[in-house]
Amino acid sequence: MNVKNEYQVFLEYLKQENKEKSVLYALSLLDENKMSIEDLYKNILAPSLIYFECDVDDKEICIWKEHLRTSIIRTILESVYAYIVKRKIEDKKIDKKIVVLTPAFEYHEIGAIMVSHFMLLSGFDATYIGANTPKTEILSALRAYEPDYIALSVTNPYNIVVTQQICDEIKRFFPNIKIIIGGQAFDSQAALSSIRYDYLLKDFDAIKTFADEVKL
Ligand code: B12
Repeated sequence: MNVKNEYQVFLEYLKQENKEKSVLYALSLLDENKMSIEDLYKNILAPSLIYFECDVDDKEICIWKEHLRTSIIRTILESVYAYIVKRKIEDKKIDKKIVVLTPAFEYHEIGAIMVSHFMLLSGFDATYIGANTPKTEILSALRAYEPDYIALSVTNPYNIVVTQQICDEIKRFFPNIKIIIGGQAFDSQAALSSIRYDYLLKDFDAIKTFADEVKL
């Protein structure tokens, strides 16, 4: 899908740090049927963060700018949730629960939120429970929700060790819950070899393929 024009318009609003225009423009793309929710996430929202470059020398200001941009995208995602709920009703449901989160010390959460939305759109009963989630909280969530799967999103390679510990405990206390992992930290083969997991899903398309396999 060619969305170059729409992407440039959206990026301009983001560069101006104009939250109002960014949010309204993104939602107008759905309201006017210019693109699907999936295309909005894949071609507009995700790249606007992944390719974010700070043109200011001061590092502190750059981190602040990243926070601001993330907060705009987060507001859009929260608003799109209503569209997802409406569309999900028409789609075929998969009777499987998935808890999505980022583990302790992992603050990058936009990928996890988007992933939880893609899972909902694919028919799963998915719940995002938060970022920077400590091991004990994860284990209590699994006890309370009794999901079929847990999906861990990890971006920072420094968080591989904590992820490894969490996966070991899940396998020990909840052997029936399948572990899905994804995120930039797993781009490295070395990171993968230390972790006990059931599925590695790289991107949004992989979620769709996974859903089709579960449906069979
Ligand atoms: C926004 C941002 C932040 C924000 C995050 C705010 C928030 N609430 O989320 C803040 C300012 C907090 C931040 C902090 C840091 N950040 Co930062 N951040 C980013 C930035 C610009 C965007 C991240 C993002 O949201 N991407 C968009 C989403 C959609 O992409 P994604 O998460 O990769 O998800 C995709 C896939 O990976 C996949 N996926 C992800 N998870 C999962 C899970 C499953 C189950 C599945 C199926 C798929 C999947 O699906 C998505 C679609 O394809 C990236 C740049 C980049 N290239 O991504 C840097 C980046 C990730 N950050 C980086 C760094 C270094 C840091 C800090 C260490 C910086 C610092 N000096 O403090 C800290 C670490 C904080 C921590 N402890 O976690 C580096 C990581 C480099 C590396 N690999 O080591 C990056 C790549 C920047 C860079 N080029 O150096 N960051």
